Amino acid sequence: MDKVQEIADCILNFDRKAIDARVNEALHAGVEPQKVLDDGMIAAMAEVGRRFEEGEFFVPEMLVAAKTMQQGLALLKPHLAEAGVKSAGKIVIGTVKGDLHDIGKNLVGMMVEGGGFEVVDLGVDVAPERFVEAARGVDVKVVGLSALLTTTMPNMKATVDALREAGLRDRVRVMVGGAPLSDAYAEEIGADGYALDASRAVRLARSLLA
Ligand code: B1M
Repeated sequence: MDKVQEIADCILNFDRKAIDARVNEALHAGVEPQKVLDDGMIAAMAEVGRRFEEGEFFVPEMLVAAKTMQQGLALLKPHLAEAGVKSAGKIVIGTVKGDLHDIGKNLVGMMVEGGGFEVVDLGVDVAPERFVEAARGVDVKVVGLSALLTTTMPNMKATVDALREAGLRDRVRVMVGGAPLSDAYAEEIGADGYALDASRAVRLARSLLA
């Protein structure tokens, strides 16, 4: 079977035992690291997103597929760097101040990484100043804010405002998500976009950078 397809199948079948061997085999067989990433990992994660949106996969399946992808990606990363492969862009992500929910944010981070982006995860309870500091980093294109509590949603606006006051709003796009959010709220606080779930977050990140 095609070496690259075997890697995609490991992700779609949640086969964490086999993925390292399949990645090594593909690299030893001379498959370009970029092809392993694009046609093996990113393609598989796009299919995971499709299955999630169609109701074939649920959060647990998406999580374990993303973990399988991350395991293979850790092995591939030095080869990508050696081959000079650039990420699609750098995304700083975090759960806003006062909010400790991170399951959805972690899933978004993994799926976005599976979409070819470099992810800088600031964790939970992240103050606006920390987002600002991280957004000053070289190559940061998008800041992603997550909130699960109605009481912490205002800290998204505080973060967007802090980015504006720091003069960074022309340089970085802001995407938001979390169960209590909506397109209307994203617009109200001056964010660039809202994603309902991790799969749509990948599409949104791509469209914000297009
Ligand atoms: Co909390 N909690 N919780 N909780 N908790 C909710 C959110 C709640 C709705 C439960 C309820 O009452 N029905 C409620 C909020 C009510 C409200 O605000 N109106 C609530 C509450 C009240 C609280 C506490 C205040 C409870 C208390 O202590 N009295 C407290 C607050 C702590 C704090 O944050 N300061 C609290 C604590 C906790 C735990 C620590 C126990 C735990 C969190 C563990 C953790 O995250 N490590 C927890 C949990 C697990 C939940 C529920 C049950 C599940 C959340 C979750 O992980 N969902 C939740 C009820 C619910 O949502 N049904 C609840 C699964 C996850 C995959 O989905 O996070 O929505 P979600 O992420 C999705 C999308 O929203 C989107 O993509 C993700 C993946 O598809 N998305 C983004 C998320 N972020 C995104 C960012 C993007 C784009 C998309 O771009 C950047």
